[in-house]
Amino acid sequence: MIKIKNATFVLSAPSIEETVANDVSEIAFIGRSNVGKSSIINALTNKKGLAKSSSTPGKTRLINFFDITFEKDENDYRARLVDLPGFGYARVSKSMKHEWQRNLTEFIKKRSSIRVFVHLIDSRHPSLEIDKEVSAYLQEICRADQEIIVFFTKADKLKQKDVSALKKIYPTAHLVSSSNGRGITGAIEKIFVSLFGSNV
Ligand SMILES: Nc1nc2c(ncn2[C@@H]2O[C@H](COP(=O)(O)OP(=O)(O)O)[C@@H](O)[C@H]2O)c(=O)[nH]1
Ligand SMILES: [Mg+2]
Repeated sequence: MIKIKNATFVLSAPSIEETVANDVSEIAFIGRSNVGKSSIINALTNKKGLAKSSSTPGKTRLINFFDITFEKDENDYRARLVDLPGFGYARVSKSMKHEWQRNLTEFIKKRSSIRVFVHLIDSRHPSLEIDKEVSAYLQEICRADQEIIVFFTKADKLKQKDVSALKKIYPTAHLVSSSNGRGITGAIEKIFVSLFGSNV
């Protein structure tokens, strides 16, 4: 069994120039505003309020860093979670939005310590254009030492028939719910294996 036993907030950075040293393998959470990025960070770390969650879309435009320690078979593995600002409808002017989007894509491309991209998709809206764009973008920039994982959020909102419909489109879909904990242990394992392999 793998768990995350420590999680601490490191820094909120407004731009790539003001971030922490890239000395630890990082897991970057990406997805549109309100998809549940901050909530899943709190669920994975089992720390309510670690990442600020908000019901106002597009409010957080900072890059937030959290140092974590995985524990497996009594060994510790350090890593860092990166809560990225939401892609899509940030509530700012068009020019600022453009500026910000560029800042974010620049960060994603330049940040050499990112090993895993976790693309979060709202399980109730699995086929939005914005997610297709994010997915295509990630595949385009993903380096050989990086992996992309997709989780479908807010699974607690789905009826069984919705789950079946989702699995028809994405047979291997990993559903998570930060509200009721569904899929969270499995999500921790997937992230750990992507970072450190399955043989450690
Ligand atoms: N029902 C349900 N609501 C969720 C879940 N995860 C997040 N939310 C809600 O969705 C809203 C946005 O969540 P947040 O984590 O701030 O999204 P972010 O903008 O991607 O960081 C908040 O009102 C959360 O309470 C979930 O698993 N289930
Ligand atoms: Mg957030």
